[in-house]
Amino acid sequence: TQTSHKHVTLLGAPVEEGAESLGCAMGPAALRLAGIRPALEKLGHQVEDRGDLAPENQDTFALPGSARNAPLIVGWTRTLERAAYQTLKDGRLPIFLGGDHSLAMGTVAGAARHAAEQGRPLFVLWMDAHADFNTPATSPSGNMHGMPVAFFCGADGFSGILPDDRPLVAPEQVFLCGIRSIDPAERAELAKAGVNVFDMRFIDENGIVAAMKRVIETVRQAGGLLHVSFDTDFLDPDIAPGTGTTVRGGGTYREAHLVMEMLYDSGLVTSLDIVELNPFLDDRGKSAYLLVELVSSLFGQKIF
Ligand code: 4U7
Ligand code: MN
Ligand code: MN
Ligand code: MN
Repeated sequence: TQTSHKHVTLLGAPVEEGAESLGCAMGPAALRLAGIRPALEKLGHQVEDRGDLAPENQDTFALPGSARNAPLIVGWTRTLERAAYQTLKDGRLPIFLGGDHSLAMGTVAGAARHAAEQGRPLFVLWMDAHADFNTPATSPSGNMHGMPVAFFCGADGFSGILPDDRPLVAPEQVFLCGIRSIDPAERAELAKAGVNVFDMRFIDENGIVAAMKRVIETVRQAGGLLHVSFDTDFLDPDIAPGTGTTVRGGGTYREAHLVMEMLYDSGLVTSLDIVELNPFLDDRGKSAYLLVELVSSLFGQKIF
């Protein structure tokens, strides 16, 4: 039964310069080709596709430390912050089609501005093999797709990208799920900040349902909004080879669907990123099709 159809806005963010290997810029096109729009429409949702966004020009911007392509990523961050904020303000549910994960610097910041204006806490569910908690000072690679969580939690080293008084996300309101690759400095900072981490060992020992119940209960009790940021590499590389930073031992097909099904039932999700799909590395569209399937589960597709 279709009880709560949503007004969904698709926004392409073909950014790839935050990643080591290029190809994520083809992600939005691949997700569209795999049928993301008709999949949502079939479930009864009203869908608008705003096409691909373009980054604001920031060619004079420099960040201290190691942050490759910072001017371009800063331009994307400012564009996406506004797009996320405005789409949510219009009462719509934005789905950002990535693009590498640096795009979440902007999408989460925009969602945080909107939540602050509503007087409601914003929670972030980060499905990923990685913690993405590096800064230009700690990053071993300089790749900004490894930094967004530190950015929206307010870590040092990012000043000037957005206004200094921008709303942040409290680390206790961030849940990382599926984590199995953390850098040493990143681990120390994560623990210090108090971010919630459901790593793969937690999932092995307790099941993905235990992790999701905690997230959903916490958000519900706080009357919060929930942004989901889904990195393709959360998934095991056997089922999702189309991403640049695969780590074996990832989420299974059923674990991923169950997460999405539970989130749909919760009714709590207010914005979404689908990121790090690299069609150049994919196997006959397999990862793109799987991501569209997972989005369907998140929007009400039932097994029975
Ligand atoms: B992704 C890494 F060093 N931690 O910072 C880094 F291992 O968005 C990887 O999660 C980051 O895919 C991966 O470069 C970023 C590395
Ligand atoms: Mn990531
Ligand atoms: Mn990752
Ligand atoms: Mn990646």
